[in-house]
This record gives sequence, structure tokens and C-alpha cells, in this order.
Amino acid sequence: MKTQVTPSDAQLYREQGYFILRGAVPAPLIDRLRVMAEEARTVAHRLEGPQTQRLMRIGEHVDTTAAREFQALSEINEAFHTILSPGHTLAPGDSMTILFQPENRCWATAWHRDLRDHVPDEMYEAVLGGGKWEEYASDYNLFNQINCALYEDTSTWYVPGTHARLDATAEQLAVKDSRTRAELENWAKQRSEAEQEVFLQEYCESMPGAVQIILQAGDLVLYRNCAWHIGNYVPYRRRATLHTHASTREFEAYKVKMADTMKRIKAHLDAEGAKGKVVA
Ligand SMILES: O=C(O)CCC(=O)C(=O)O
Repeated sequence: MKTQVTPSDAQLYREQGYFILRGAVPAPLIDRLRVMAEEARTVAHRLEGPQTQRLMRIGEHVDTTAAREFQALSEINEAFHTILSPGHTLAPGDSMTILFQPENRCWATAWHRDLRDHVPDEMYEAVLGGGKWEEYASDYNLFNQINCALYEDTSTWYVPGTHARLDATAEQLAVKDSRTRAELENWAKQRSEAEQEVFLQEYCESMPGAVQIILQAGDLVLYRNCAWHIGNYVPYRRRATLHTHASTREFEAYKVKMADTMKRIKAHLDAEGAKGKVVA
């Protein structure tokens, strides 16, 4: 690995919310992972169509021998031990997601924070209210996401420091909501491809403090995904990026508990036809 991780990088990670390991994957393994990713791409397109951005839980779809080799890379795992703790390791290869470029037209996600912006409004209070969002998002055992590029990848933008400033400012919320999903995907085709690409770049750049994460093949970014981030995709740049997380005993337990809580609340809301009457 090109990056030499030192104990002071743990501080840097806590300040910025992200850290890049350059040359984290040896080239022969990149080759094998690319073969695996192309199989996954075929499945993703079959299941979700050519514009899709991901295939989740690849172990259910393709041979993950290469992903398991990736999971065992000692230099990455040791880097996590230094930056995070000895209890943090790469999550199982089978559970990984792979991120792809769209085949035909550019599009972007909205600016968001994972967890908070992925919980439906009617569940938010029950699942994350009463300080739970702040508690979860401040816990370094949880929410350390990873993108590892198999080809050069410039899709992810990030706002350093916002992992530790969990209240959204009015300006951040205004930027987030400044584009609708229809606009981010150019549903009405009111813009040409080039116009749409520029439109999306401007949306990325408009978030105060945003930086574009530039990864070369084999580079890995570790990031607090409770910070503001976004994915911006163009069809002409090939993308196959491993998308996983630093696993801990606590995070695995949290995910099981959260899935169960959300299932219970959804069942209750469905039965009641009402909103927000349940406490998690
Ligand atoms: O495509 C990316 O790099 C970002 C994906 C993303 O925003 C997410 O998984 O929440």
C-alpha cells in the first residue's frame, strides 16, 4: 500500500470524517475483482435495468472468491486498527455492494446523510428521535463506510467535518432541496446530456465546503457516512467500486436491531394507518 498510516491519522479521520488509503489493493487482485464486478454488473442490469448504480449483497449473485481475498487484505485491516480500533475490520466480502456507472444517461443522488435521510419521515421520530440520530452518528463503532475503486472514480463528493456537526444548517438544507428527483434524473429530457452533466456538477459544487473524492484504481476511501455526501454519475466513465464498511461487533448488532425495529414499526403503521404513534 502506498499510504503509510500513522497514529496521527486517527485524529485526521476524526477531524475530516474521511481518509484515503492510496494503492490499497494489489494490481493482480484488482484484475480478479474487475472480473467479479463485471459478472455483478450483468446481474444488476438484469434485475434493475441499465441505469442502476448498484448491486447489493453480491454473495447472493456471483462467485465472491475475490471479494473474500479483498476482505482478508492485512494492510487495510491494520490501517483500520490504527485509524479506528482493533475491533474494526473489513466487512465480509459476500455482504458487499458494487457501485456502477449508468449505461445511458448521467444522474445523481441528492445530497444526503445516510441513516437520517434514508428513514421514511413517518418512522423518523420513532427510530431516530429523542437524540438517537446524534447518538448513533457520533459512535465510531458505527457508520464507517468504504468505497474502493477498481477503475478511476470521481463520483463521490463529501463535506469534510459535517460528520461531527449533525445539525443541518439552513444553507445545507436549501442546497439539498434545490433539485428534485425528476431534475436529478432529467425525466422530462429538458436538458441535453451535456447540459444535464453541467447541471449536476453545479449541484455538487453548490454545497458549502464540498470536495470531490478522486480515487485511482486500487485506492480506498474510508468515510463517516453520517456526513453530507452525494454520488454523481456519468455513463462515459467506467465505474466498478466496492462499497462496504468497517465492521464491528457493535455495528453488526445495531443493524440487526435496527432492521427489527423498523419492521415492527412499519407493521404497526400499516395496521394503524397512522403516523408516529410508536416508540422504538
Ligand atoms: O456513489 C457513491 O459513491 C455514493 C453512494 C451514496 O451516496 C450512498 O450509498 O449513500
